[in-house]
Amino acid sequence: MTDQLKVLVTGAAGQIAYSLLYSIANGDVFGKNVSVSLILLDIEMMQEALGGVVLELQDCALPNLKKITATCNVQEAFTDIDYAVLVGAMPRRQGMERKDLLKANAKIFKEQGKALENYAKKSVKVLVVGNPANTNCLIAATCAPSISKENFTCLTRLDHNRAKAQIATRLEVATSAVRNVIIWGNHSSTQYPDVRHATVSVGDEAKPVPLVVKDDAWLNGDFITTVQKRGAAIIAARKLSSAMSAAKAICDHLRDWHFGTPKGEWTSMGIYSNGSNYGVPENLIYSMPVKIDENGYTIVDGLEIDDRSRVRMDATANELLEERNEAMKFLSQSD
Ligand SMILES: NC(=O)c1ccc[n+]([C@@H]2O[C@H](COP(=O)([O-])OP(=O)(O)OC[C@H]3O[C@@H](n4cnc5c(N)ncnc54)[C@H](O)[C@@H]3O)[C@@H](O)[C@H]2O)c1
Ligand SMILES: *[C@@H]1O[C@H](CO)[C@@H](O)[C@H](O)[C@H]1NC(C)=O
Ligand SMILES: *[C@@H]1O[C@H](CO)[C@@H](O)[C@H](O)[C@H]1NC(C)=O
Ligand SMILES: CC(=O)N[C@H]1CO[C@H](CO)[C@@H](O)[C@@H]1O
Repeated sequence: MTDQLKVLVTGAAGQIAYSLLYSIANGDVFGKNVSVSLILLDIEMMQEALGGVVLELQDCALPNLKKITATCNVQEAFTDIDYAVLVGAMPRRQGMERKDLLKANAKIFKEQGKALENYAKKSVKVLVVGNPANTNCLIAATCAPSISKENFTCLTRLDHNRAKAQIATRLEVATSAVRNVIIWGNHSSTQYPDVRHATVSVGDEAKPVPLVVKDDAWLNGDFITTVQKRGAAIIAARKLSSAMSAAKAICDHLRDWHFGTPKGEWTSMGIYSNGSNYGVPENLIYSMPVKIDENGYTIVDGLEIDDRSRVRMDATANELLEERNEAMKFLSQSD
């Protein structure tokens, strides 16, 4: 084992982390030839519970897991890291206004952005999961100006996987037969799950999903709303938000970012928009289709966008613009 990675997971005493840490430590994400040092950050109040997570990780006796550090100290957590998986965020409490929630999260991600700037490796790759994920990611990127904006992403892979699974279920095929769905925009109910460019393998051939599904009313209706509202459906049923599927999506996102996407396939990630792609405004973290190789990701170019798609893509962009403008006000205020 020659390679070593330092991986920070925040919100490490929470329910997503509980499903996530095993896979990272077991080599399912960065490979069996890499040893991983895990840094687990959570708030002071959660340190006892976090200690229990550490005991369990030790008891897994994983050969790839080199070291575990549990802390509530931000500087310690962010020092020299290769990957930052920012899961911890302020949850919405009963009666809390959206604006107050945004303010509390702006504070957390401002602090963590500065810590990335000051203590992390300049090559650090950042994945923001804690909601509002797109805007939290933009805040962190803004507060870490010396790190490339490309190295900040937010999680929309869960939405991507949901879209893929809905199509596969409908067609009664394996999820691996469905390729190149796209999630555009915010990780919220305004996201646009787009299958106009997706394909499904039928024998040796990859056929366009709309031609095989042959039900545009479903594709433009229930399919989209099912994916958009899936998170809420899980909360309604479980009384807790998605954790197992979120952790799996985090692993998919990190693995593809580290090793690249399979040939001929793309995935969806919330990435920094510089204003030159698909009419998405500049300075937003917006989910788009990307292909990844050893040089990082490139946005999949030149896909045809029809009028119906345009309306949906603009609506989710407008939601993000509004949220960004509100969040930026909090950034300029001193704490
Ligand atoms: N982008 C996505 O697809 C997606 C999917 C599911 C959940 N989420 C979001 O992920 C987040 C975590 O979900 P969960 O179910 O694990 O929640 P959880 O409440 O079980 O765990 C969150 C943990 O974060 C910790 N935390 C809070 N503030 C922190 C800070 N400043 N630094 C470090 N740790 C901090 C909390 O103490 C808690 O232990 C939520 O914001 C949730 O909305 C995003
Ligand atoms: C964008 O999505 C996040 C995550 O679901 C959500 O918390 C936020 O409210 C959305 N933004 C707006 C302005 O609705
Ligand atoms: C924006 O990013 C694209 C790649 O996605 C690049 O080709 C282009 O030059 C960039 N534009 C600006 C203004 O930086
Ligand atoms: C998208 C991506 O991974 N971008 C870059 C992140 O930082 C390292 C080091 O600067 C680059 O090698 C990556 O290409």
